[in-house]
Amino acid sequence: MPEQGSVLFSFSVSPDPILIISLFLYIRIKPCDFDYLKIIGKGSFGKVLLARHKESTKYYAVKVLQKKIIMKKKEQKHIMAERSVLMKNIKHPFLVGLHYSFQTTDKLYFVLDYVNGGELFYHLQRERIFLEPRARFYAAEIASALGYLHSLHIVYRDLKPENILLDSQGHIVLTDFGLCKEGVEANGTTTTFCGTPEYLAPEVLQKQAYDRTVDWWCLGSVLYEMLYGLPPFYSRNTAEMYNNILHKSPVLKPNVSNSGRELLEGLLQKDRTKRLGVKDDFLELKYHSFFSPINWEDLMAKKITPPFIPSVSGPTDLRHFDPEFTHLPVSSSLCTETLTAVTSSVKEAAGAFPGFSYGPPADHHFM
Ligand code: ISQ
Repeated sequence: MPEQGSVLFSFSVSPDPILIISLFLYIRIKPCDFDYLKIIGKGSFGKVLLARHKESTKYYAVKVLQKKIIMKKKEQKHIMAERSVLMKNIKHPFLVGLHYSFQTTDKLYFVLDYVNGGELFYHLQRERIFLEPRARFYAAEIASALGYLHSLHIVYRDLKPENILLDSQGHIVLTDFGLCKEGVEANGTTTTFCGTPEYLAPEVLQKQAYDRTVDWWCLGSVLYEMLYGLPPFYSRNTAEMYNNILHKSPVLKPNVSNSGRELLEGLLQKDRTKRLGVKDDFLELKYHSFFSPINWEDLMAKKITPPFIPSVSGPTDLRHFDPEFTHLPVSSSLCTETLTAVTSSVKEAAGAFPGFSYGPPADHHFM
């Protein structure tokens, strides 16, 4: 997707009449363009709302983050990383799509695809474990998304249960790129500590340098939990769990196939230089025997019928979202705020989040 600046640039060199008209017709997106219907998620930085675009009546998940809180937590870098990660012309069947981002005086907004099949782990908790073909299908879709991000030099880093959603057809959608680490440092690694305990790779836990292989560890943890019903190094005692992550071998009971256990052993290698994927990344997983029943081309084209179809009656069916969120009142102030920034404008450069706002090319409309 070209950036706004580049549209303007091509306008100044070649005055294409269609482009001139589109530029005049282009109306900036703002908070009031949406009806905010329900809260569908909440975190320390802000919330995710189900919103309907007034003009097109299309549904979106709008993520609203409080600048104040982000600034306090010194997380601007992460948020900008989230935006630029989402903006890197990222398009993949199993990654949530960003339509717009914009900001008001005190909030940042992301207009994302709305996905209502529920968290993968909501369904796992109901069923305790998944049979191998079902776990394989989800692991394959997640692996292809991670491999794609790696091809763009993006490490997802924090693959955790609440970031793995199902769409209404039963396909995987990875959300929340906020904790992604974009690019790598000079030595090819990165060092920030961040994440939830269960799936923390040993190198992250020890605050050592890490790289894309951290994502294969997390995928191993997700696959383990799908097949065995608990995270690989689980203990109710966090200190014990950390110790297990660092020093214990994962318990691989034989109710899982040999190829499944072999894959888990490869992904859950504590030494990242010996981990499956260290050499040829996704290709090493793609050609592993556990995935031999997967036709990867069909998988990418969503031609494989999902093993489970979440029951949803329509876009406003919120049965898979936590009532803890959906029962909360929606703030009426979402639409009363003042837009502060225009993409690539001087105004925005003065704020704390320059270059944040994003709109698609001028010919894009909410339809
Ligand atoms: C899209 N649909 C539902 C929930 C979401 C949570 C976070 C990001 C995107 C989402």
